Amino acid sequence: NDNHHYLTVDLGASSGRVIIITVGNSIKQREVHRFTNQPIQQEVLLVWDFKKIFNEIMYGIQKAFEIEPDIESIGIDTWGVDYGYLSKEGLLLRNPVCYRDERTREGESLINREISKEALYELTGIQHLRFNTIYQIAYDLTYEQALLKQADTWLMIPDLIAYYLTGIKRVELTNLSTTSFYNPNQKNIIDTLYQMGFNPDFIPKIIYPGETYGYLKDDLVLKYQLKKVPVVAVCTHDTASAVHSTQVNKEDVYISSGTWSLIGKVLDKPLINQDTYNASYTNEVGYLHQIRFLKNIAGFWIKNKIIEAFKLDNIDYRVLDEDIKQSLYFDSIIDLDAPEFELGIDILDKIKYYCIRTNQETPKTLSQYLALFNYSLVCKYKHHLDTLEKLTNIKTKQINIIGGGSQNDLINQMTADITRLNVIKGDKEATSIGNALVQHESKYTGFTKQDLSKEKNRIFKPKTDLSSIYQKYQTILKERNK
Ligand code: LFR
Repeated sequence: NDNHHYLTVDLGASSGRVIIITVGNSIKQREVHRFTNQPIQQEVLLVWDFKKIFNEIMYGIQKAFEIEPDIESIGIDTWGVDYGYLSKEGLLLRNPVCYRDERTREGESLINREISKEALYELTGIQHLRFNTIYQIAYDLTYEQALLKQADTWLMIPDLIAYYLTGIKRVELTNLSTTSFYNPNQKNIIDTLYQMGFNPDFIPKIIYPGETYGYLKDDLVLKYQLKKVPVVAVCTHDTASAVHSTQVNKEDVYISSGTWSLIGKVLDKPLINQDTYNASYTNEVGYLHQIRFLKNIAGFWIKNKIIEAFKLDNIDYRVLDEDIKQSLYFDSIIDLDAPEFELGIDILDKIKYYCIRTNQETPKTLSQYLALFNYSLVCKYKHHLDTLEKLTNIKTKQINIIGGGSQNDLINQMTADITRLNVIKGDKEATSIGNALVQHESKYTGFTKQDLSKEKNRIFKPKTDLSSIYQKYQTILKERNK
């Protein structure tokens, strides 16, 4: 039998999915369970509801074995940077805090004594985002000593889930590389973390994508009627999994589009210098230590916050998409990464205010807001495409868009229009596919991704000229940064 079945758990910062992916001559997907995942306010902190997450995952795993008893293994991936602490007895000491929590606003100043922003970048090659793990840990070291006293182990979210499934504590490489305390050149954790006062014994052994954490624990197998299969460490960082799902050639740029839009290239080795520091580009580690050189853009998170703010009961997305097309005459533009949009609070007023400050027309209808979102997003794409070419000195031939956001054909077309490049639409569940492929590749050889992308992908060719929009965007940014 040439068909191999893998169970993938893909947890995003808006929703989670459990999908059976079958790898044979082609790739088949069977979605088993989908659930929402939102951070919750717990006392003063914005946290992830770990119990709910774990229960949803177990529900999905149980259902998956009912549908497909021949599942060979399980892989877990989630967003990056967040983590939890376990007690000696293996209890989760507190719900993992969400990276959007504001406690890290002063994070940078907390580690300033130890290391400058620039020196940290030189070591890790990670773009400065205020919520990077190192700043979260700096906060813990300053304000959470009581918690740390009880702690025995530090694990990132996918590793926490793997621990509760197998009883094995490991920290997976690709996700570890998002923390801003992993050195991708020397391939180790930087001493700065320990100089800050973090206990080195908290961090378990690194596990590499393709290795196995262990087998499902007996009590779970019994309770949920499962088969005792291994839990494989895939690229547990979702973006690493998503990018691993496609063939990304040297001249390609990928955009992994979901809560965030990650735009970048795959490189053989880290690219860390003064220019990449100034542009704040990141070097995350992928399968077989390939480097994802990329930039985070606040993506569909903002679109979702806009839609939420309109408080509509039922949204017919096809009608909405038509309305947005009709509203494209409305071309006010914002910088999606401006700090005021990060928490999604009062998003409509903040966008209006941004437009007033930059002498642009303010949006009124939902469709106008979303037209503004579309233009703002593709202007960012164009900006980073140019930046990527400058930084890597490689001309781009085409753009691969993958992930949930890749299903938006209007944005795909606008991306082609503004960049004057062909845009290839990939799979909505690219992350789960990449997750399954590492499970597969860790055991079997001979599968080529090239065949995969040809059969279903669609090409968007540049049509309408959007260069005047891009010029306007550049002027607006200049004005705003004055
Ligand atoms: C995407 C993602 C990004 C990471 C952000 C926060 O889901 O994992 O790669 O920068 O979420 O973890």
